[in-house]
Amino acid sequence: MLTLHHLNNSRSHRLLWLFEELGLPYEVKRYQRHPVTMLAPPELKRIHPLGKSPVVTDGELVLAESAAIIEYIIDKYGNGRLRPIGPEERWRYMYFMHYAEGSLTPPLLVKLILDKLTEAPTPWLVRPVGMLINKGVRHAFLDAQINTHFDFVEAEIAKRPFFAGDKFSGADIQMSFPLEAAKARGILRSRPGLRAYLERVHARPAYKKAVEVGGPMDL
Ligand SMILES: N[C@@H](CCC(=O)N[C@@H](CS)C(=O)NCC(=O)O)C(=O)O
Repeated sequence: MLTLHHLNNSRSHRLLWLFEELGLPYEVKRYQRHPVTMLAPPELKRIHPLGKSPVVTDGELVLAESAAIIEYIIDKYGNGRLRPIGPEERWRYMYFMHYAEGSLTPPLLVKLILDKLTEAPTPWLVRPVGMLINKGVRHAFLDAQINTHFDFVEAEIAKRPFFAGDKFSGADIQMSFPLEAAKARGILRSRPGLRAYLERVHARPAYKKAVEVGGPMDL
């Protein structure tokens, strides 16, 4: 039996969505983020030493890292679904599967951390310093990086309905998390193609079921 160790409001939504797309049976063990630090509870470290979500167990096997888990599930249970076979589509599938966490998410994470420096619980005396660092790094580096990435992704999705090609695939599930995080931070305001893409994938019954089971994504 597949078990998803599900942290609320997290990348483990990807796996719920994948299981629903493939119609697989699974069970869910739930974990709650700390309300202030947003960190996962220590119990998750008993399942995998990093204590990050998602973690999936398949019998004795413990799987971590969302792209690797998606690939494992599609390999073992996909029966040819959700992974294209044409050479160009397959390459784009592989590219976006790696790009989502390898290149697109890190600048968003830096932005999130910098923004936190300017909010409680950072002590009020330190916050002005946080604001200066935030402003300096964003001006010198971060905003340009984020814009370059999201202009690229907007241009890619203008060429075809899904990231790999004409058909929905595991790469779309992997790309959803940074796109949703970007939308929540106003980064998609000037990117109508990505907004329309998110509406398209969010209309899928499997996505809706994943939200029903795992709770809404409130990034
Ligand atoms: N690259 C990893 C990232 C895993 C990760 O950082 N997960 C976050 C949830 S979205 C987490 O567990 N955060 C809580 C913590 O770090 O304690 C993946 O794609 O699985």
